[in-house]
Amino acid sequence: MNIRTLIIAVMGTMLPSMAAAETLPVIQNVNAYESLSLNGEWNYIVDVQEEGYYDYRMKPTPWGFFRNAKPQKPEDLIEYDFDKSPTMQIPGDWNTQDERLFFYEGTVWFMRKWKVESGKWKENTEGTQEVGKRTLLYFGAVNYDCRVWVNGQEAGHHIGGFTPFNFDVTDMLKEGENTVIVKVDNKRHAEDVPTLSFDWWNYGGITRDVKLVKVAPVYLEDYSLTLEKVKGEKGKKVREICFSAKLNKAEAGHKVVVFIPELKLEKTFTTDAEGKIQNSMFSVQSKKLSLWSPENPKLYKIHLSVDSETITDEIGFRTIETRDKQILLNGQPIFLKGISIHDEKANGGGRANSTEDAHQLLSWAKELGCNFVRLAHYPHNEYMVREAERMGILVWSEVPVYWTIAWTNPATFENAQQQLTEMIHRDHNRANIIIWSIANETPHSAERDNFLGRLAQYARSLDDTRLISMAMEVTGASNYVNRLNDNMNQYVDVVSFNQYIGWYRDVNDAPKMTWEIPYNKPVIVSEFGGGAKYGYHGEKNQRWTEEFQENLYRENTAMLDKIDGLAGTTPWILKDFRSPRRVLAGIQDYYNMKGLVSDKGEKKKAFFVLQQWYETK
Ligand code: GCB
Repeated sequence: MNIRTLIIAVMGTMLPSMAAAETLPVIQNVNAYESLSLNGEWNYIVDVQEEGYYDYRMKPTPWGFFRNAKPQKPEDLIEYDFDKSPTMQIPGDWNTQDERLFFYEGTVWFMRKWKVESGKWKENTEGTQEVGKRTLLYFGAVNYDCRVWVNGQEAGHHIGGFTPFNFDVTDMLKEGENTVIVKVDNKRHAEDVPTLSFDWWNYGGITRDVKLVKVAPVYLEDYSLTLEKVKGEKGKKVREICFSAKLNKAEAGHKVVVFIPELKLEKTFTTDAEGKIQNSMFSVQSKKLSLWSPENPKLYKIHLSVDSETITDEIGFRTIETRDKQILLNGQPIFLKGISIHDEKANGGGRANSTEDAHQLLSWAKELGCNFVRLAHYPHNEYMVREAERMGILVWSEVPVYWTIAWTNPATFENAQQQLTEMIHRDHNRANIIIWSIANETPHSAERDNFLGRLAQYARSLDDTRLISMAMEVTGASNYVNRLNDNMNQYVDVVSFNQYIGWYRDVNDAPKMTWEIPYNKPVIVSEFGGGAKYGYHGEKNQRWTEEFQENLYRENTAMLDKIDGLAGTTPWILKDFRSPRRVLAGIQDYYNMKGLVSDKGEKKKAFFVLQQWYETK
């Protein structure tokens, strides 16, 4: 199965989010629709013992706190009152908005009200709700476990902290005041994805946009436009574009029109009985088609209509494939000059969630000379991916299958699969995403191989137009021989591994190292690096100094140049980031200091070493 049939099977087989109301597959290109933002001030209540959800016998109570938002009896408001509770900015993590919640992991309740005026569907603007229109309540991401009620009715439940989801709440809305209540719980559990231990801050809350989205009764739940690969990219008179789509309803006979004004191209397709358009090809004159690349991040405006409703997207056309040890973009070999990034704002600002946040981080990457970023270790916010696409930066996108996952637990596998589905579904029309990564530094075992093997095959069944990889680990075959020996090799297109010579191992070993990578596939070194505190100076063998990190980058880049088939690197990491594992007072203070820039964006000496190395690539 490929991305075309995917749309399609994925949407058919998507795991339910255990909703009480109708849970829908997440809508493709949500920003194209008319919407009412519910971002802004939300009231919140910190609920350490989950009193609002369980009764004193620990039985879940069906209404949670809602009984207090809409009191039935006077005593309902004795203990809780959302209106009197403080507010915080949504989207946003709670850790950086309330000092008391900096280390908090647990449940926080959120409440927001909005008005629907008589006959109108949204506040402060004109426009009436057309008959039959549906309203979806959309969340860009909530970390980690979230339950949603609208006007006292349960809208749904979702787990996974970094991917979008939506519920159809049309029948729950009413004229006048409406209330949404969200219970968010970011407690860690061994069987979760990620699991108990990970090296980043467990920012809790409604961390991405919330909105009500108006859709027609029949709308494009998913679509994809992909450029077909051809042997020898040059000299072809026409190129084929493959279009697939899926409506929210399995109805035949709907007209779907794809209109690309700049290419003067308009094609009409008709849905089959499943409400799908499957793998329909159309040709474009090659010389008219400007391919997306880092040098030319060309996006075409695309209008997509179903019946009389039209939405717009911006889509780039390119191909990505491998040939032996090379990665080919549009048929040409490319070296991926990358950097790893966490989805965190500069200046201690917590979770990123805007084009400005993205632009800041990506501008530093550009200054380094990057054409590629590894968005570690979970799907980043959509602004990040879109801004990278506009800036001509290729992307590795990853799910948080990190370290010691509960490999034998079926629910854990389903959870990972669901997060992968939502990541691919949200972003599979982005030209800049070239790699789906299914895991990071996972310990070898038969159970892990079984889990990851299935996950890799699933990823490929969703999208066979991109490369699959994962960050592996090398093992020391002998003292100075690094061997990649991972059964997962058979499932990936690109072999990637993390190594920390110079940090978790002596930097003087670097010149002696040899590499055995017995696979005829491109190699990405997905992490290397070491910690330094900006402004702390000393000798090159003195840990935490900029000079130490600078030397480590010199030694590592020279060493990596000797790896046969090296097709790219994503050193660890662009910016210092918060992590509860990094407790060294006076140096780390809960920051992982391996950034090439400080949290404030100050460039450390190693920044310039990498910059110079990338100039040679
Ligand atoms: C790793 C992990 C990354 C950590 C990094 C470190 O191997 O993949 O998440 O932050 O090492 O700093 O130790």
